[in-house]
Amino acid sequence: SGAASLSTREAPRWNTRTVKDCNVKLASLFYSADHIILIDVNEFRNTKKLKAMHGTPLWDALHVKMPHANENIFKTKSTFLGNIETQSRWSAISKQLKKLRTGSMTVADIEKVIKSYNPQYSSWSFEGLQKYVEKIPREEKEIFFKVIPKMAELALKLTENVQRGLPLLKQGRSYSITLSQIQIATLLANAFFCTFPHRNTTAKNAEYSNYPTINFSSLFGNFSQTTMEKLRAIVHYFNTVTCQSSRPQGLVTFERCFIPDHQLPRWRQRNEHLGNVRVTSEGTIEKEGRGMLQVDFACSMVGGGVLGSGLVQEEILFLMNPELIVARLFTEKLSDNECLKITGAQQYSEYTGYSSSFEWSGPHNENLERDNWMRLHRQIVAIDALNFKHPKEQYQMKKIKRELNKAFVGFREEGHFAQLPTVATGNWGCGAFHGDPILKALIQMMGAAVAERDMVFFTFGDTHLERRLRNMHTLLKERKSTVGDLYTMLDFYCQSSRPQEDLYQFIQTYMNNKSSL
Ligand code: AR6
Repeated sequence: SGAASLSTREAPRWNTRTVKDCNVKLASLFYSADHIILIDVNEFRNTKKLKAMHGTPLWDALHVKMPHANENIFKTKSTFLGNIETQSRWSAISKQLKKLRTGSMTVADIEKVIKSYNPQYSSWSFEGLQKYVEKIPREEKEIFFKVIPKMAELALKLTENVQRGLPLLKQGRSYSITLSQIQIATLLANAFFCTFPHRNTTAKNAEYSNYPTINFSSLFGNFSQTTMEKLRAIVHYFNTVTCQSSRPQGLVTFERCFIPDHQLPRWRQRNEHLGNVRVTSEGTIEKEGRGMLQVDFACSMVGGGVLGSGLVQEEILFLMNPELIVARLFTEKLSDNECLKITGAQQYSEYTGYSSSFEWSGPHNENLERDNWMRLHRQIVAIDALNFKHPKEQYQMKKIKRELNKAFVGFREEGHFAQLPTVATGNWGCGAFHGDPILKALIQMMGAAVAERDMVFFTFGDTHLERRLRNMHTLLKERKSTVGDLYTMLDFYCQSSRPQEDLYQFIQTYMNNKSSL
């Protein structure tokens, strides 16, 4: 039977389930301590209009410090008496952004505006933005200079569009934020013009050192082909959202999920069998996995290098669906038992290539339907794998348990659905983070089994891996292995692991020895 298990098998036939298939009619939208909603809920219930909830921004440790908060001030020294005087930073920002609302301008004008209210950052370079403008096709250049005034206008609408305090999604708690796509666009326009206070430094003890960066200054400096392609995607997004006919009209929910240690599965004792898993070398998570729970191979600082130099799965996802970028504004670094789920983000762009060959290839026409909270039927979950500088580190039960818990946090779902949508995933943690694809696939299968979900696994063109994973899954199903058995097997592997024996081979031998006992 060992030989039989090595033969290539057909992908099993079963139907995948999408978020839409599984959706139950949601209770009407309501505000609670665990669900902060930035639009006026009564207005939404009665008229379906997306109006900002009344309020004033809060300036404290639990909320995003907003550019338009009264407390956002410059300290200026009056030279005459040496007194410290203060000036509202938002009024300076408004005054400057208004300058960009006029037709003709250059990149140098944009630079001057941004630097005027970021006086400590006079060294920021805008060379990359300048080169981008020089190198893009003429039509895109025209669009760029047409859209900048509209973005400035949108950024200025912050006082109207985002009124109440925007909470920080801090570690160690499960809670959500729902906001409209226009509110997100308004926040992102501010990020583009680098108006968020206290967010320009990533120094260790800085106030926001445990948060991703949000101001876009890091995209404007060094020019490279990849930053140019990133800017094309971002500019296309702003062009779409500022155009009356394509203004997005819905809501997006960002949910931080946290499971305390004592509620995590006791892996060795779990007796679930593996669920359905379809392994395929064709297609991608975002396209063929469309509508399912789509895994973002994340960085603990969500979005990873999207505003910098990275350009792999997560960054591409964030560029195609730029509303995801706003998560960086309020999502504290993910800790081991946490994930971020995003429901309703829109896809605006298409791409070709990957990493250094990545190219923005044009608009995407979104045709997903919406749920009754007006969110698109797209659910994405950000889970960050461990980054193994030395691949051998991953064969330790402590690390394996961490990854199992992380996958489980990402796949587990409470309420909301009649049945759970299929997970669309693949080589999570196996690119930039150097994981072993066989081990990581097995970990995800175990996590999905305990979370009671099926899975489609995209090997991203790797037919060798496709064959191995199909065989492995079929073998483990045939042997009726439970999650607990597999955990014990991995423990055994880690203890006996010899570099010459790969995990795939080990599993075959282990299973065959076990059955002959
Ligand atoms: N669909 C299916 N599979 C894919 C796709 C796709 N769209 N794109 C890539 N793959 P990687 P990691 C496969 O390196 O190792 C980022 O900077 C492909 O085989 O993005 O978890 C984050 O911000 C690829 O090699 O994920 C983190 O900092 C593999 O998935 C860090 O990278 C892994 O993709 C995460 O690195």
